[in-house]
Amino acid sequence: MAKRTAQAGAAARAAELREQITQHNYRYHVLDSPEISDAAYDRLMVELNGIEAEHPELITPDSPTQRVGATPIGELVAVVHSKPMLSLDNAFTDEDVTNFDRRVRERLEDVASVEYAAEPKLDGLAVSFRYENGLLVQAATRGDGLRGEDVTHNVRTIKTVPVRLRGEAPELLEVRGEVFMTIAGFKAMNEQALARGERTFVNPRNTAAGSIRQLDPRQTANKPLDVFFYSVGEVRGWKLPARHSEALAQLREWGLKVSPLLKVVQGAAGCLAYYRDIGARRAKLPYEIDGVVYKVDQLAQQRELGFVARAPRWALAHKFPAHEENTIVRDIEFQVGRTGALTPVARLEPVFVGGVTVSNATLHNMDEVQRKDVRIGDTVVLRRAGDVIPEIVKVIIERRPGNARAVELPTQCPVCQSDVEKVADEAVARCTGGLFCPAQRKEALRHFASRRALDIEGLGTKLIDQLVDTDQVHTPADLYKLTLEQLTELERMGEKSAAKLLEALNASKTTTLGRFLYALGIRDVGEATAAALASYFGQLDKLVAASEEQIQQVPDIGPVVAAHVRHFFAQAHNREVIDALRTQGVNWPAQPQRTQTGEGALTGKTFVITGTLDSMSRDEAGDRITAAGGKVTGSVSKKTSYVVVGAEPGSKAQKAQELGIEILDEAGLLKLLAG
Ligand code: 9MJ
Repeated sequence: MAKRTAQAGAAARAAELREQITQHNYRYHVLDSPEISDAAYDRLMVELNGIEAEHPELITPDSPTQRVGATPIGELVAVVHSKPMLSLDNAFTDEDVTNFDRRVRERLEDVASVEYAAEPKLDGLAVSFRYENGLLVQAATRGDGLRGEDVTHNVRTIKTVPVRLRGEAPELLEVRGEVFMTIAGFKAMNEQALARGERTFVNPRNTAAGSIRQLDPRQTANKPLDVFFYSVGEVRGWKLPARHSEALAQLREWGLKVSPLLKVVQGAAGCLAYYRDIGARRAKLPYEIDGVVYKVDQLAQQRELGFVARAPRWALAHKFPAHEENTIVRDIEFQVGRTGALTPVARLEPVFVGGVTVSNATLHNMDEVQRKDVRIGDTVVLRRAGDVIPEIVKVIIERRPGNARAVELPTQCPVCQSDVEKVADEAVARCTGGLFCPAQRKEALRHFASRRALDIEGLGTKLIDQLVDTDQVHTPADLYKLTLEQLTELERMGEKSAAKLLEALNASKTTTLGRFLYALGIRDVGEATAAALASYFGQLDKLVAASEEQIQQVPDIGPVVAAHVRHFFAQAHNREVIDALRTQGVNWPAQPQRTQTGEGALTGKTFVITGTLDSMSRDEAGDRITAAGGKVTGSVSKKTSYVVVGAEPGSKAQKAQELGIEILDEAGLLKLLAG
């Protein structure tokens, strides 16, 4: 009896958890407005997993724990689409759009102006999703539009695809959407591939397509895939509304994610204004789009217009300038970075791609050059998407000229002629010249003066180049010895700007220990690590004298970074530069030493930051909050102590107001940080 009751209790709790998790998924993924923190969500999942592990008989196919199947499938099975999946006619010019609108109006009788549902055109792959009585039963790729492949096992792993619809679902709902990979997810995958010495992925589109066609769903489950639903296919048990935009609004109610940029516009003029608006926002979107789509909004009008071949007369894809173009590699040179790393850079025949003219592309390292087999003289596919740096995708081998020339890693640094060293297991090669190498010196000075280091305003790249090339500055300490006469003799430097620079140099002398450590440019010591070192040791002399083991006591610092830090301070010339800087007056306030981070003025407080801050980036604000013992999370919940609101805040500010959570502006945050 007791057992039966326990069983019933577990079943009820599992059902309750499933409902809660499904609701939180909807708020997070579809409405973009989560109600609980990620950690609280994780706890619900852990609890459900626990119940299901103890009572496997309670597992349901639509349980949020059941997204990833454990066994690979043998092969992808063909699926015949019950209604063909259409393609879209393309437009490239404004005139193409006005002609399209004119044709639509001519075919529709008694219509002076047509309303269009406009939305971005995602560059992913089209997938059909079949829901029976609210349950996802099949997902299939578009294929040739008539037949695709069954990819249900993989589509189930995409968190934004509901396995069960919310509310009253129709008997049958077949919807279409675009599965895509976010740019951030794609970049992260490529960084991992580079770090492992593996081949990089070509673009988010191909990577998404490859992930969806995997045989093993466990391989798909860890890929950053997402979806927007954009049309309705076969339906039973639902009377479609009058408009396409209304149908999409109902899809959203059912928990299917629809583009938040969907807009109903009026006539060709409305379409073109929308095209320009989205074009201006394109580089900032977190995913790739290759145009916008216009669809006649009234479904009765769509039916009247009908189809030609495989494309509807009522829809049009208006394309943006291409992301990929062909060009020729004129040369491959090696640049020397701050840490001496030699980076091969392709000098290209200038080409207009993704909205800008590109004449250089990094090849990252020699492994990458060899993998892609890029040679001087080759014709290559160049890609520039969003604000991503331009990249050579591949060589067009058929166009390789007879005199194409492969490059080799130089044995001598191209700048200072010191030996180049390549560590066996690392992809990078380094110049061994250290600060003797002018290229490394310039980069080190640039870093020292940068905004998040000593923040020397007006000391730009050109100026540093001149100061190093004319042998006036060797180390950062030399910067503080510059005189007005020296500066006014430089190119393009009037007395006024020289005086201003001296003022900026003087102002930069008062800094913090964290910034100073970051400015030194120690390998692998970024802002966060520098801040951690500063708060752990409190005083520079203690850090300089610390052993590797002691440095490893700092939270989040491992043996590799500790070795770099120790190595840096062990070198006499580095200690000399530090002494010289202090002699020149570089100083920082004493910092209370904290042997354990997580203890400070903000201990126990949880922060959410939204919008742009003036005096620091969000990352920097996060670091400072963490250094003071506080915690930063991504979503607002009842447990949030403060929401810091900068310029152009997101929905989180509103959420904070709704929950009655204290809102801070930047000044308020600075005040709290100051204790
Ligand atoms: C994309 N790719 O974003 C359609 N699409 O409609 C949108 N594709 C489409 N609609 C009918 N937003 C066929 C394809």
